[in-house]
Amino acid sequence: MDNLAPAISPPPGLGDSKPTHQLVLDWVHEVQALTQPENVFWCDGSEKENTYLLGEAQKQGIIEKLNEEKVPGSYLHRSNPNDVARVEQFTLICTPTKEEAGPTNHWADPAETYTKLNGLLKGAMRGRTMFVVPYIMGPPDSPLAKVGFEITDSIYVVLSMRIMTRMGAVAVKRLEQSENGEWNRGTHSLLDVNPERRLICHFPQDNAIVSVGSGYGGNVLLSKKCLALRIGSYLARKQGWLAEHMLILGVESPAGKKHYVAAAFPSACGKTNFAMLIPPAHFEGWKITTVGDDIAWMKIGDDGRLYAVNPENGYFGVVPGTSYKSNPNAMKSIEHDTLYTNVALTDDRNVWWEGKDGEPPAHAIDWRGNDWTPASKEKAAHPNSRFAVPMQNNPVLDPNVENGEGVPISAIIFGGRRSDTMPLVFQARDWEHGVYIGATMGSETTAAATGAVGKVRRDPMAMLPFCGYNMGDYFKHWLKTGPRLKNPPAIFHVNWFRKGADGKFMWPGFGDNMRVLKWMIDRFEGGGGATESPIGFVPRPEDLDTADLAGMTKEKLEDLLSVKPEEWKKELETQQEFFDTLGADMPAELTAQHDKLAARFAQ
Ligand code: OXD
Ligand code: MN
Repeated sequence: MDNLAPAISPPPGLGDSKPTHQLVLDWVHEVQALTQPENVFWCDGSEKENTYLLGEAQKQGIIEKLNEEKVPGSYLHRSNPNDVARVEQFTLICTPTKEEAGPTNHWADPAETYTKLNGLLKGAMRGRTMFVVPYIMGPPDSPLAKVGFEITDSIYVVLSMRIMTRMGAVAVKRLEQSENGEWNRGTHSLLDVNPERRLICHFPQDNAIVSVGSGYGGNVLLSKKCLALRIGSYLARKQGWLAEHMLILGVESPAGKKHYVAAAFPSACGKTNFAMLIPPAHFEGWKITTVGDDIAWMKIGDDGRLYAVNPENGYFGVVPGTSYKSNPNAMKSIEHDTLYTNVALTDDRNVWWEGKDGEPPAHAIDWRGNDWTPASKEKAAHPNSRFAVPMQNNPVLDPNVENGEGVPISAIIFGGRRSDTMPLVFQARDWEHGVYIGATMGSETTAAATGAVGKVRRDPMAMLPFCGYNMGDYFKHWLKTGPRLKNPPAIFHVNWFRKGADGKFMWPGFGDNMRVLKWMIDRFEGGGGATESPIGFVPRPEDLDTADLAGMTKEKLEDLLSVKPEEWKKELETQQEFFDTLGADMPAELTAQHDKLAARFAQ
């Protein structure tokens, strides 16, 4: 078999920043002895190192340089066609008991899994370079920041980690200064990128991750879903904070009054768009800024409010559908210094994807590396093709993004992709009801994970694939957090995707979501009208500012905001089916919330 990742021979002065931390050195030696790489490259995150690795990755055909005039500083990577999304069925939580992982996770015995992984990793890096990537999640001076080390045999991983995390010396320094000495150990090997030998394993008790057999971002950038969410949620519960699959945005009024909100949506539900929203002309003077597009780490501040940091340093977003119409700020962010994966390459070495502005190119090379024309049956870009960009590329990056204490959160938004049942927006009655709304979130599935597309699945707080422990205990952690907050955020649920009888989306979404955000601000600032429905507070058509919204009628708004008892009857049943799968782990408070909701409908 061809070696997928042949060793590189760095010149003197590169790849030798070995830290002094003994536990790190011991662990690296252990993995080295097991995987037997040709050499070890200690990354320092410098520009010089990055330039060298970009050159090596090009020589090996792992990335291609794009047109320097059209997309300066940018590259294209094509993954193996068998390896294009997260693999939830092979994502394991290895806790001492199955009970700790809970019924929503794939559990495996830690000792047996280590034995299996050691078998797979034995000699796996022969003829390859083993990179050691130190990184830090969160602003380096944040009490929430966490250090991780990722060992990998993939240059693509190293290049991506440099974008997605604060990588190199800053992490080593933070570990040296840390009081508790906590750090995450992540081991990744491509092996032979064979789906039959693909496992993404988490060992929360050991603060360790082992990922083998994949080269796709969500499975191998161990900082992201693995550490920041799965291991992160486990640590958060133990340490009294929250690790959530949420974007964080700032919204500032023309008078200069600013709020921050955090929002949880399942993968590919427009999170990046919402985080970079441009308000419509009618909202002149309103400004949205991005703190984070995917993950929020939140702690309780001294004033009893919830404060959030974005643990990441970059965005790893879905490309198809991104255009100047849907998300101009994302387009500006990915115009330069971007690492693209699985998009199409045009004849002038630019990138193209379905949904990009303008006409499709007459000819391109598709994400598999084959010739493509508009007549081709296949998509040019994979539906889950991605960009990785430093957050500094974002023209609306929030000025407080590096603030280690985080930004105060005024509201939490839960949302899903639902063709029916869920009105455009409603507000929870209180924290406990809000937790229930988050716990019962459902969404029609998308291409971000392998599996069927378009089915409603329950995805509590958008954490179903990312909660590193028992979901019932996760709900209990949320329920306990509310009373610890003197000033808890208001909680809302949104659905941008409701369809009318004609099968068309009723709400334009994108920038017009500002109108919904404005209603939320009115609500938590103390104004804002609403009617109290069985499911919570729903705006009346006149409570939403729909001025200048083309094609919107009062009837359409009424339909969009309607709470239909017959739809909710079914919803309550399927929510109950999901709760039943959690069995004895379900907190009584949420079962009671379900019963109260059913009773309100029966009144
Ligand atoms: C992501 C996801 O990539 O949620 O952010 O799948
Ligand atoms: Mn995500």
